[in-house]
Amino acid sequence: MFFQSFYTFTVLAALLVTCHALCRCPDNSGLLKILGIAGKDNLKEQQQLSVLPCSLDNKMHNVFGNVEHRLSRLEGVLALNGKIKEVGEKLFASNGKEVNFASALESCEKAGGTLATPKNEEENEAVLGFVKQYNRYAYLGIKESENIGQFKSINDTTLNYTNWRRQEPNGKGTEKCVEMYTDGTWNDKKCSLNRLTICEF
Ligand code: MMA
Ligand code: CA
Repeated sequence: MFFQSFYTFTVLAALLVTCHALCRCPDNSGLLKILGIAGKDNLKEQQQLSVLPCSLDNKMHNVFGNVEHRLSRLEGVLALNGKIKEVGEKLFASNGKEVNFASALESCEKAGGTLATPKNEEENEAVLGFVKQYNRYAYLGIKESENIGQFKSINDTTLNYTNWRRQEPNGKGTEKCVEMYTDGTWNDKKCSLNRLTICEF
């Protein structure tokens, strides 16, 4: 155990020492570039951040570049087929299934996301795209809080953007969930109905 740790430590130390001498990739074309650090004016900062020998650094650059390229092709295909919609850093997707609120949330979370919670008009339009595509109302990732009439996103943040239909929300504590209509407006609604599942990632 001791020898194993000692060995790991020695290798790491050797790599770092070598690195100190070798890591100055002349054109900063290595991993730093991919990580978006190379653009910095401060060359010293760049050199200190590099932890890999130059050849390995450039190899990693190629590997990451290739992964990035292949992922962006897949995203293009999925977007083309209407399977995903991207707004800024967010990605929306639907499995086309209509289930109650708890089940919809569960399937989003199982997939590593959460229920779609539009934070601005553009995101609302993206979610609406799925509502129209399936012609089904959808649950949003928003719930009424302990304070009746106050709605919060399910990760507990206050809502800075809302798109209530006229005279909504009107449930006064009896409609704890929120659905999106086919015109993109929102209605507070019971959580036990079957509504389209739209997730965000
Ligand atoms: C239904 C129900 C409510 C909604 C009203 C609007 C009658 O109740 O969907 O949530 O506010 O319709 O008329
Ligand atoms: Ca309502």
